Amino acid sequence: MGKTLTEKILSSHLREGVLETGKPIGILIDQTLTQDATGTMAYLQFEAMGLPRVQNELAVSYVDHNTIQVGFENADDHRYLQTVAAAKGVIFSRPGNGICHQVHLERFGKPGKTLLGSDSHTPTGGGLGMIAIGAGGLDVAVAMAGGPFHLIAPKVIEIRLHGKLRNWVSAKDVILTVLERYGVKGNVNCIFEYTGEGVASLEVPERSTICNMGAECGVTTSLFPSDEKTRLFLKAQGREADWTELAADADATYDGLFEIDLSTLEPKMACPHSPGNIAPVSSLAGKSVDQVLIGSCTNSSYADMKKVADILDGHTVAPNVSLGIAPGSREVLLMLSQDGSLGKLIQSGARILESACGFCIGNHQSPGTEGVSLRTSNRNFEGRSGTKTGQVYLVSPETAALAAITGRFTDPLSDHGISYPKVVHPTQFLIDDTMFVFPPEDGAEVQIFRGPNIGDPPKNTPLKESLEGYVTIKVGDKITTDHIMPAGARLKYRSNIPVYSKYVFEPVDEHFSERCTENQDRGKDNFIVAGSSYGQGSSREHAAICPMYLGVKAVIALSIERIHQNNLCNFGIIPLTFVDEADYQKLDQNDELVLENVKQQIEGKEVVLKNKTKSLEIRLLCDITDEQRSMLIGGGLLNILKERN
Ligand code: MIC
Ligand code: SF4
Repeated sequence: MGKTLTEKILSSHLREGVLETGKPIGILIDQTLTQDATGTMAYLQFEAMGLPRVQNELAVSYVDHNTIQVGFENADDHRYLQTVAAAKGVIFSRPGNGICHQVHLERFGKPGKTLLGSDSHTPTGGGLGMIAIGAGGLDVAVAMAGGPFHLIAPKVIEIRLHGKLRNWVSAKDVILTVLERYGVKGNVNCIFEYTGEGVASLEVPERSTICNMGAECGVTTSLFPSDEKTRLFLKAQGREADWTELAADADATYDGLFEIDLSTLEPKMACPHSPGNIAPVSSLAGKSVDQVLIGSCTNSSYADMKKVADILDGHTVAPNVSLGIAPGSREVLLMLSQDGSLGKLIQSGARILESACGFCIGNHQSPGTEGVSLRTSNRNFEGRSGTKTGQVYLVSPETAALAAITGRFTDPLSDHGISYPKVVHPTQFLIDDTMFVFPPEDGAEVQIFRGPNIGDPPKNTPLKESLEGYVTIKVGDKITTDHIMPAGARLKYRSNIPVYSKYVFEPVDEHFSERCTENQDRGKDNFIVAGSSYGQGSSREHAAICPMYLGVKAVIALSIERIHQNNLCNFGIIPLTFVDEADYQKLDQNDELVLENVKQQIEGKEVVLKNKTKSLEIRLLCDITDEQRSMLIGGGLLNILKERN
């Protein structure tokens, strides 16, 4: 029987288990990437493992998230990251060099390899034919130590592409179509594998846009074959030697099929406040726009930016609009500066932003009250922009550029009088690796810098006989990690868990952490009750570390997203789901709960929770792997790694 490309890459990296859908497996990780906001914890954890040097093929540390400096914290974090990289054999990508996913694609990604990144958009690398997965920092630290990455062997969904996109319709509209079909929940432990003759019409950066935002569906990753287009991209990056041809067998069988005729697609958008709220751009044509932001790891390739420059050429940004543009990497920015595009952008009135995450993570450029913001990024969760009432729509670069000129939602397929630009995919990129710092052969002598904002990663205590405490918060469906652990203004506390913990659930209930501390002081445990798709979005393990620090012992939800569930187990918080969904109604904030004989109970799949306040029992599922069970019992992965050594 023929193999899917996913099966081929996974089986060549399989280290533990059998490759059967739904079964736990461990795979070897060739490449790792970290970014600064998750990286400090990842390297502190790697240091705690006591290894002199990283063991995997290639490890890169990027600084792209926290580049806005107010106070000393970010600059100190950057110094820690640079020195620890030199000491441990990691390549350091300096601030200004660009967004991790864009830069990794340009300079390091290789077809057929595995990549684990401490960022949920690591699947961007799937555009090059690699299995690229997002995970918590601790999982990445383990991979850097040469350990396997544990996952559930995924279902492989075939997305078969036919035809060719029309002018004004682009890769973003393809992934928005996929999001329309699959939504943002219910796709845990699946991989989207793209096939069909339509694949050949898409260039690597377009494929990467599609893989990048597959993360919003909650899939493990997305994957394209490696073909002639891949070879040409790598050749233009001076890396043709990294190319290998890869594709699924013609008779491969898949667990599902979605066919898309590219030639019939229309411009789409994700409306507030979820990447899954899809509508055609035409449905809001004429609505006024306050802000347009172009960039982020989804849409900031050279081709995207050049297209935008050519659309804006000769026009002035509408008076009601603030337009910000952040090219994805220094390579892209340099090329735009040399081909005249940067001049066109500046001339149009665009505000040129740093090549970094910036607006996408709410670091700056927050819209005004109820401000309508069109962005080419991938997440529009409520409040992520830094403005709770902000109305963020996710669109293609074409749709964004047109709105910047007209000041209104403008259907790119309508008669707007602006001609479609010639799309350029360079045959030679401007290669300049001078902003990477390559580690010395032996980093033993390197002094690692630690500022006062950087503390040791906290550890949990081994699991108690029974858990007794309160429902400290009850939340609804689709609670994202941005709700649990806000970024933006709070991002600079990523390396300081005691301070960052004060902001857990800040956007939902700013008194949560106080209640947790009060319960802790009384010797009581904290429980979180949630609806479906809890923990969607980011890979930030702080959404588990900080609740752990506040004495949260279990999360009881209708469903929990993959990366977050792994992070919970890594830090010793028990993930539980309802056997009977109706029981969600039987738990309220402040209810007193008891989980007796908890170690014994989690040995089986079902767990009985007592709600003392309501005098009733609730059946819960503890659907985890044996490895995760030992983490919970031992009080987290760091503890059990220590025991094993
Ligand atoms: C995001 O887009 O939410 C982030 C910021 O890149 C996160 C990582 C983080 O929280 O540091 C992600 O996607 O994993
Ligand atoms: Fe950065 Fe935004 Fe991409 Fe996250 S989604 S890596 S914040 S650009």
